[in-house]
Parts: sequence; structure tokens; C-alpha cells
Amino acid sequence: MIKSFIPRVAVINDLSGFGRVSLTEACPILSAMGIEACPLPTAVLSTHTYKFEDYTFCDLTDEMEKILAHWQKIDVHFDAICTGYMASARQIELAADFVKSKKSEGTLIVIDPVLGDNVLSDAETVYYDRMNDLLSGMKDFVKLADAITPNLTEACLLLERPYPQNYLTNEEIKAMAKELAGLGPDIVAITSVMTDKKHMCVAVYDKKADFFDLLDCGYVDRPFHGTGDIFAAVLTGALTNGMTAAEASQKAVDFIKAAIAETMKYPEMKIEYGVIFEKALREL
Ligand code: PXL
Repeated sequence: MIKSFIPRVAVINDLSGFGRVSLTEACPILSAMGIEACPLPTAVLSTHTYKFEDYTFCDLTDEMEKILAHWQKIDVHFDAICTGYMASARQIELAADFVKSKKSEGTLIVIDPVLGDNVLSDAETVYYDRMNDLLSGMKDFVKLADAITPNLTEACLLLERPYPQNYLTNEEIKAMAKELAGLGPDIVAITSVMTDKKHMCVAVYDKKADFFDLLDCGYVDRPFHGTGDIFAAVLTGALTNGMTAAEASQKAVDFIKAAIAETMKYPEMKIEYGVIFEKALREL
């Protein structure tokens, strides 16, 4: 086995050249946290799919199978695996097989069930055409995770319920997190939860520690794109480095707040350009 000399994380996510999502966020974040990041791209895109038209999209399902087979052959040890955007239901199956084979090594599994996003009062944004395929695959996949990081839209999709029309109470959001933990994962962090007009929160539930909290993210009246991917990356890094779910989630929220503060210095930055997280990397 190729042991890890510093913590090593396999990052299964897309590589979108412009727009700051997925691998272009996760790899620098994990590196800044002193972790060896090993990218496994699910697709190569010119940009992410939000608001850009005519982006290029190269599905890497066949290549993923070969890359995973090679990693298995040389027997690379991973302290954690984190997964994000999947381009096909088959990719979820490949990732699930990989995850199952690594579980006996004590590898931490963090699954961000990337499916779509929806801001209260905004139109629904679902990232895929073949949503049903992916959703049923994702429902099974999250059962294998130690931690999952759905946004509220994805949490509702996984639990087969409509997106709430009203702000959720503490008790309602806690019940939702517990229900998701009931599917398998010990740690559930639900992002993009509006608790009232001016408060966006992350709900964190840790089944083993019997811990629940709502972390206030502050609120700015515009969306910030790519922050869900940042949250998943920082959480993965912090858990891999031994933090509790509570500490790791707070670290991720603090990092996103710093990136948003930096982004706000540039009023001409469009939403689809992402957030300026680069200057905050040194805080990690
Ligand atoms: O941030 C989620 C995400 C990941 N990957 C791709 C995306 C998006 C959201 O738009 O388009 C390709």
C-alpha cells in the first residue's frame, strides 16, 4: 500500500476552467490545509454551467474507471474521499465501488450530493437534465457517507419533499438533519438555510456527539456561487485533520465569510465569477 505521509484526500469532482467551483476550489483549499489533494475529474468544462452559455463539456466517465483501476492497482491509501459534481449515474456507481473498497481502511467519506440550488424567492436551478437518474443514484450513494453537505434544495430532494415555502424553524431543520442522518451519515451539514429574511445559516448535526447547531453565515442580499463546494472542501480538510463536526463546520463558515468579504470589495464581480477565496487561503 502507498501510505500517506501527510493526510491524503481523493477529490472526485469536475474541473471547470473558469468560474471557481469544484476542483479549482477544493484542491487549493486542501493544499492550504496541509493535505495532499488527488483530483479525479468527473468532467472537464470550459466554465461551470450557471449563467454561462455554450460552455464545453467533456464527460470523463470512461477515464474515471481507468484512473480508479490504476489507483486500486498501485494501492494508494486515502485518509479521506470527498465527492461532488457527478456527470452521470454511472459515475456515482464507480465512486460508490471505490468508496466501499476503501471503507475497511478507515477512510473518511464526505459526499456533497450536488444536484441543484434554489434561493428563496428565486427560480429553481437544477444542474442536470437527467435529474431522476442522478437523484436515485445519489439517494443510495449518501448512505455510504460519514458526512454529507447538501444545500437545502438537495436535502429536500434526498428526502423527497418540496422546497419549503416558509422559513424553517430550528426544530424543523433539526428534524430534517436527523432524518438525513437516518439514511446513514453520522454528520449532516445543511447549507443555504434561511431562518428569516436576513439570516442564512448552516445546520450541523453530529449523530454520535448528539450535537446540533445553526451557524450564522451573515447575510448579503445576492447569491454567491461556488460556496457550497468551498464548504464541502474545508469541512473535509478539517475533519481529516481531526476536528469535530462542530469545529470543522465553523471553520468552513468563517472561511466563506472571509471570501465573501473579499469579493464584496469588487462590486463589478459577477455572480458567476465565484467568490475570491484565494486571499483567505492563508487563514486556513
Ligand atoms: O458549484 C456546483 C457546481 C459544480 N460543478 C458544475 C456546476 C456547478 C454549479 O453551477 O455547474 C459544473
